[in-house]
Amino acid sequence: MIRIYDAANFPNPRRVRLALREKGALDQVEFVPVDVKGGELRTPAMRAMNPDATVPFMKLEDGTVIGRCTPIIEYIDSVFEGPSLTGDTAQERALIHAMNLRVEEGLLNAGADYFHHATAGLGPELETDQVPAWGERQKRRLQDSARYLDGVLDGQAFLVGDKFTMVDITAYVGLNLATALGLLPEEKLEHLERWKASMAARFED
Ligand SMILES: N[C@@H](CCC(=O)N[C@@H](CS)C(=O)NCC(=O)O)C(=O)O
Repeated sequence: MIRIYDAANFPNPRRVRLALREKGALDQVEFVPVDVKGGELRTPAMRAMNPDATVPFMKLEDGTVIGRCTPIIEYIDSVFEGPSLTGDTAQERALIHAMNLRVEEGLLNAGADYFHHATAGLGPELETDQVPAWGERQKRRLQDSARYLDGVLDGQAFLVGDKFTMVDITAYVGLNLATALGLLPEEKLEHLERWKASMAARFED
C-alpha cells in the first residue's frame, strides 16, 4: 500500500488528503503520522528518507520516496480513478501547473512564511532562523494574491477553466491558513468568499 507520511491538520498535508478525497481513494493509502512540532522531520533517519524535511511525503510499495504536494498529487491523479485534477491535455496540464505555482508561491507559501518568520511559528526549537521583515513582506504578497484571485473568480466557479482542479485545493488550503492567521485584506473580496464557501461545502468543512 502507498504510505503518506503527514500531520493531519497541517496545510500542505491537507492538500494531499483533499486530492485523495476527490479521487475517492482515502482508504487506499496508509497514513503515517509524523511529529512535526517535535522535530521528527529533522532527525537523521527521516532526512535519509526525505531530504526536504517537510510533510507530506509519499513512500511507494517498492520503497521509492516522493516529496512535495504537486508531484504527489500528480501521481495520485494518474493511479486512481475519477475526474482529472491535473488536466487531460498538454495545454490543460501546463495551465493548471502554472496557476498552481502562482497560488502556491503567492498565497500558501506567503502565508507559511509569515507564520514561520513573523510569529512564534513552530516554536523556538525549530524556528532558529527567523527574519520578521520577510514575514511581513510575504503578508503583503499574500494580500496582493488574494486580490488577484478575487478577480480571476469574477464570473468563474473554479480557478482554472470550468472544472475543479488541484489549484482549487491549493488555494482553499492557502486561504484557510490566511484566514486563521488574520492576513486577508480588509476590503471585501466577494468572488473569493463565494468560491471559498462553495469549496467548504464541497469538502464538507
Ligand atoms: N512546498 C512543499 C511544502 C511542504 C511544507 O512546508 N510542509 C510543512 C507543513 S504544512 C512542513 O513540513 N513544515 C515543517 C517545518 O517547517 O519544519 C510541498 O509542496 O509539500
